[in-house]
Amino acid sequence: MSIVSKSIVNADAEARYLSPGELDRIKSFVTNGERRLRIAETLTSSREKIIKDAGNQLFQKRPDVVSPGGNAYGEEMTATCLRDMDYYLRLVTYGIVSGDVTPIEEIGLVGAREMYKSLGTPIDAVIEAVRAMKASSTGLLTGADADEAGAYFDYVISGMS
Ligand SMILES: CCC1=C(C)/C(=C/C2=NC(=C\c3[nH]c(/C=C4\NC(=O)[C@H](C)[C@H]4CC)c(C)c3CCC(=O)O)/C(CCC(=O)O)=C2C)NC1=O
Repeated sequence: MSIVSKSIVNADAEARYLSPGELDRIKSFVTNGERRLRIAETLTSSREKIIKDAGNQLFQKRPDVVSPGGNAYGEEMTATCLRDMDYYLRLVTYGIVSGDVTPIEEIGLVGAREMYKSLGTPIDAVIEAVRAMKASSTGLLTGADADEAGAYFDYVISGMS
């Protein structure tokens, strides 16, 4: 839920107007809106390149995952691994657009460690994949845009650690 809907739900629960503090936070959300959309557009239109670059980086750093016996070994498993990376990049764009980490948390982080454990997927390699996507994504952005996007990747990384 964005800060706008969240503030309204909270205020209405107390049948009051939005407080100056709430209006202030909404103002900054709106003021930064264009920037957040610009970042999300860049990442969305470059998603294939980001995944491809980050995938290459991951498999270079962690050849074990794509070697016989590795969790992402074989064409189909490698494709599933890249698909998971695409899932997390997509969730990061949700976070950036809404200015809120809740969608990332609820869709991608709750139970993720346990899920990967049960799949035999090394979580440290998944984290490495998210790091590589961060590097590839922030490389397409500049200054404050790169910092803003980076923070959402960092959220995923710390949520998995
Ligand atoms: C949007 C929320 C969401 C997430 C996050 C998600 C993850 C997810 N990844 C899965 C599998 C998998 N995930 C990986 C990923 C990897 N293996 C590695 O060694 C690499 C480190 C890594 C890629 C970075 C692999 C290889 C499988 C298949 C494992 C198997 O079938 O044995 C599965 C099991 C079912 C399936 O194959 O689809 C789920 C549910 N599904 C979701 O709906």
